[in-house]
Amino acid sequence: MEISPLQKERLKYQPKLPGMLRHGISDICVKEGEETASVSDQDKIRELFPNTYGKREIIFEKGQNTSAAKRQVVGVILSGGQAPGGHNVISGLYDALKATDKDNVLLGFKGGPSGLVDDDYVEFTDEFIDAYRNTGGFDIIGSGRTKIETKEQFEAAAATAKKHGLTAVVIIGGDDSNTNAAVLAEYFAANNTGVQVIGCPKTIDGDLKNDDIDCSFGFDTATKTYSELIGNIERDANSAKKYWHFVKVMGRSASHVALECALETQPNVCLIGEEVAEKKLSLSQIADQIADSVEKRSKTEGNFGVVIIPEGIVEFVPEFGVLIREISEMLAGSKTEEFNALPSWEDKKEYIRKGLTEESFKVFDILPEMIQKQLFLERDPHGNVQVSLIESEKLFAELVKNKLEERRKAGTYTGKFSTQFHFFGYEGRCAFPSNFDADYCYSLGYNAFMLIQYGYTGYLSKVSHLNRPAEEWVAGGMPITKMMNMERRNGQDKPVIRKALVDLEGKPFKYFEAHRAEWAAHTCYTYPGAIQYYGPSDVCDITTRTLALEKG
Ligand code: FBP
Repeated sequence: MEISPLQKERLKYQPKLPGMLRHGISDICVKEGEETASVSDQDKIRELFPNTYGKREIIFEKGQNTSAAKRQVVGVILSGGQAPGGHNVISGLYDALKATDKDNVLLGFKGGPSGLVDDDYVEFTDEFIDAYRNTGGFDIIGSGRTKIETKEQFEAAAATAKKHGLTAVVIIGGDDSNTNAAVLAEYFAANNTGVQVIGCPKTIDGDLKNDDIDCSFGFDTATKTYSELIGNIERDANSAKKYWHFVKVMGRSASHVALECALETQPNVCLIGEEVAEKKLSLSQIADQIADSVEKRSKTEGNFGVVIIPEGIVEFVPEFGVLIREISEMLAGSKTEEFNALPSWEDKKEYIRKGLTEESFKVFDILPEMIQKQLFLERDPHGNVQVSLIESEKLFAELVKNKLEERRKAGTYTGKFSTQFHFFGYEGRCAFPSNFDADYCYSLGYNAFMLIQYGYTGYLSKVSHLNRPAEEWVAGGMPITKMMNMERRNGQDKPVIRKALVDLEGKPFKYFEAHRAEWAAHTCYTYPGAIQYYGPSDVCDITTRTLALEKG
């Protein structure tokens, strides 16, 4: 198979491990710390996880390896959306497993957790793994979003484990997938299967982090990729001086990606969903904020600018959230067919007017028709409006245009407002992992095997102090139950890993808040350029501004 020159070089890259994992497997010992408790709802979580709750935090150190000699047969699963570095988690896991005993076996279950349930797998070999080292994507075994939650699925997973003699399963996923890892670990322990479960923190969204997990892998490469593109757009905007660019970036529930890209590129405006929710901003208020920047800049810098919008923004706008809920209820069950059968958009609009409260209809009514129609596109299997299908970048541009027209009539605005739209998501999820993600992921996988070898289950592979050089990273493990609390999901109280939203008191947001007025009025763009893989360490190995500010 033909491969690119960069891929050829990347296959040879040797990822950096934390110093304490560099001594060779026989010189890695474990040190146990304090017993842990869940972040809240301790009684309930303890009751639900009687076999895996309250275990101790652990770190690895240089010292005599005291783990029991045992042939390991490990299964690995990629779960959820792609994130750069997944292949390196698997190669780190494979290398540690084979370095410990060449008779150890690594199986890859295909297409996400369903691979374990359906016993769809491959066995890894040196040749297989070597073709994927330091590459982006999850194509080595594919991924999927199935959850193992029914009795039949648990039993099928246990049967697969028994058939192969699995000693452990490693689940590489986000908050939901690692919640699922904790549940599976508890099930395997409760049923004395002898199968351990270890999780690895993945998601470009950056919302799987907490006191123990510095960041999820993939966030670094994805945000660098988007920031490169946004920087290029800024330079184009500043060259042509004729467009306002509205850039939507991925991040389903949290605005970490948007915030990091803003810190990297200093755009004129960046919306942060968590702030919108906290201040209960309306669509009209948000549009006014953007229009203020457009108006101000039209008098000084010119009729151009860049706005970053997080993918999940509309869900944070309180009035929009209510509207979406009302639409879902209005079209519940057979009502969808009734609605779809109406002959014209005018008939449909009348149906909507009658079905919504007066407040929600007012919100609906100010939306551009294109967005109104998007609210009635395909809905998810639960009948909910798919917010990610709403082109919020176009929505805000349209609302801003209306605001500017009002200002033109009032005589305060005389500029021109021409727009361009972009959505950056898939462009970054499978990029070649940055050196940071290549090193971090390889370390997570290598470390996951050390947790298995020392007999731990229900733990998340933890590599911390990530703002420092890899040599100083600290490797260990944290019980997943420590990160859990009870939340309402689909009408039921469920134990879940608490999702990290942007902290409005945190240093990354505070930095942004302190500078955004200047960025809105002036042209302060910064151009990060493409990810560099070879060259000076202060160009190639640096991680995100978010991590530097949070941990610095
Ligand atoms: P994970 O949380 O599973 O890592 O996925 C993140 C993400 O990339 C979001 O940013 C995005 O909204 C979503 O996946 C898109 O998923 P899909 O490719 O399944 O449409």
